[in-house]
Amino acid sequence: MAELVADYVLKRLREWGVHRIYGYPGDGINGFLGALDRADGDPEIIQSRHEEMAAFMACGHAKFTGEVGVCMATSGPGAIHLLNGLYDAKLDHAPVVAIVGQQKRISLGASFQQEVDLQVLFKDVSEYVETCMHPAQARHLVDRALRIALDRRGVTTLIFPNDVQEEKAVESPPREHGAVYSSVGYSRPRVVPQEADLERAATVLNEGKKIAILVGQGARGATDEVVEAAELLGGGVAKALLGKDVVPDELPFVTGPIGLLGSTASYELMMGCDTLLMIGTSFPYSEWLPKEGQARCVEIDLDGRMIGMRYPADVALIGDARSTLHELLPRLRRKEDRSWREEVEEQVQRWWRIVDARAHENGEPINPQRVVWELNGRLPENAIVAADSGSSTNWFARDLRVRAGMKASLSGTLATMGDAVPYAIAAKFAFPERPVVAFVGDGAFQMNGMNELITVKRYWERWSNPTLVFCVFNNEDLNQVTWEQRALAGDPKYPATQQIPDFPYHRYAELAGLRGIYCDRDEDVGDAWAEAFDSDRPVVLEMKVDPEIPPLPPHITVEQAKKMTKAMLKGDPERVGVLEKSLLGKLEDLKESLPGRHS
Ligand SMILES: Cc1ncc(C[n+]2csc(CCOP(=O)(O)OP(=O)(O)O)c2C)c(N)n1
Ligand SMILES: [Mg+2]
Repeated sequence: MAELVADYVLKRLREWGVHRIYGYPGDGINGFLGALDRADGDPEIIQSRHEEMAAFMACGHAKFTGEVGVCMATSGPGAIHLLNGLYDAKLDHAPVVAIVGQQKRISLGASFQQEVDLQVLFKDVSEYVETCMHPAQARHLVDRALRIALDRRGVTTLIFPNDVQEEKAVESPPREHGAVYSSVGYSRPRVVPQEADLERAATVLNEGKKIAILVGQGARGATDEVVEAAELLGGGVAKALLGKDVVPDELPFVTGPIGLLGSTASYELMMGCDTLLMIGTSFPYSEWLPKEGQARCVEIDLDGRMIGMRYPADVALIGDARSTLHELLPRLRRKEDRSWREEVEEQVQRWWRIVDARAHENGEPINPQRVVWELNGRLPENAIVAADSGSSTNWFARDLRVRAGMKASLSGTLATMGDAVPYAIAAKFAFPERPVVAFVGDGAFQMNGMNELITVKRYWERWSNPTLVFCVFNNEDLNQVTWEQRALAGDPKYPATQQIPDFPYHRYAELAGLRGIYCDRDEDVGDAWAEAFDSDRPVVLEMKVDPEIPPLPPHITVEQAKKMTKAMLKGDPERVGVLEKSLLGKLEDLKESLPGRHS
């Protein structure tokens, strides 16, 4: 049989190094389904339960591997379902290509069944979106979609009317006016700033006495250089959420997370520094950065559009983190006065004592911080951790100690619910030999995670290492929002929206042929993790956690405290427990921070 456009597209993807596509079928992509069958597993299609999950998996693949992730969906409803996962990729700058079907060319514009204006629908989420109207177009569309996704680190979308998919392929366009001849391949350039700018940056950093470094995901791949810069400059390193795995938490000058989900050590680092070095981050909350005028700032970012807009940069270096630091390091002088570094390290130790103390307060039934604290000692080497959006994101950010060689990610900028389970699945496909853990709230698990257990049931036996643990934080609450209602709006918990039905998640796992473990006692948490890591198959580790333990920011503002008190007075159904536990949290904090500063 002659090669069809769909076969050709898959072949071209293969040439681009794409061997896996996450997707869900429909007659809008019938041509691709036939071609996938003929492709005999290269690329293979991984069938998710919902197109949004396929897009999250493609995004997770991109985040954990640095390669492009590919997802596929049918026309109309299937394409629409992809969108949230694609926006996650767009906002976190992950390269993802979406391939979607469309009605036949002869029906377009006729308000035909399932006809949606996909060009318009995908315009905002995509760096590049194009419809293939002729077989000879397929080659350059694929080449451009892949190249632009990688170069712009974003989403590109290709729309294929289903009749085009089944036309005879054209490998090389006819030699005529209008034809274009494209090629395969992309290699990331080494991007370095001008010498003069490097010199200016070095001067600022050499003149500073108290250096704070803030890294984001843009610093990935530059771990050694970041550590060396911190050593030379005698500074501390704080991490934006997406940069959690850029530098290990074992290092004594790593102050950990910053912001609402941050640590006291990062807070002190920012409030006390006189010089800020930002590397590959667009951490958005200015109140957690030094006050304007307090610090001089050097910023490094690959994307000139993103630089100088979070804190005024005295020197904005456009370049990739690794190469730029490589150029900068020889220009830095080692700071002989190490007193600031000592202060930072004391703050880091103090922070870990706070984490420890908060994790050891009793929960009813389980203190969710204990869940992560107990994991730290048991997390296997090279583990990959995915987190969802909810209260457990706080514990992921604050309590989880990422060690060298581990990977961690989440939906950093869109902060959508529902990413952790599909990210974890994509991590298993990309690295079947590595242990993977996902933190998921019960709300997110009900939203879409539970269904994806069926996907795990289908595929897990292929993975050389079966360790995949979905840690479900069962608090019968949309807890993060409940706390936001209390602290930001000053309203009490509103059960009609906040409470969610209890459900035996661990038993659901067993129904799917997986392992289910249930834990509802603080003292059993460690053993429950050990059992999960010992399992011969993927596990749902259901932790019955206390919704009354506040995901307190390191320094709750007076305004927030007032609003929270107001909410309590208005008759919050959990007010007694909440007040008691918030106070306990604050007391631990206070004990540690006396004499208090900056609060
Ligand atoms: C798709 C989506 N819908 C709603 C929200 C708003 N939101 C953020 S966190 C959260 C609560 C999550 O609840 P759960 O998964 O149970 O985690 P918990 O906070 O209870 O630990 C909600 C509703 C969101 N971020 N994404
Ligand atoms: Mg919940």
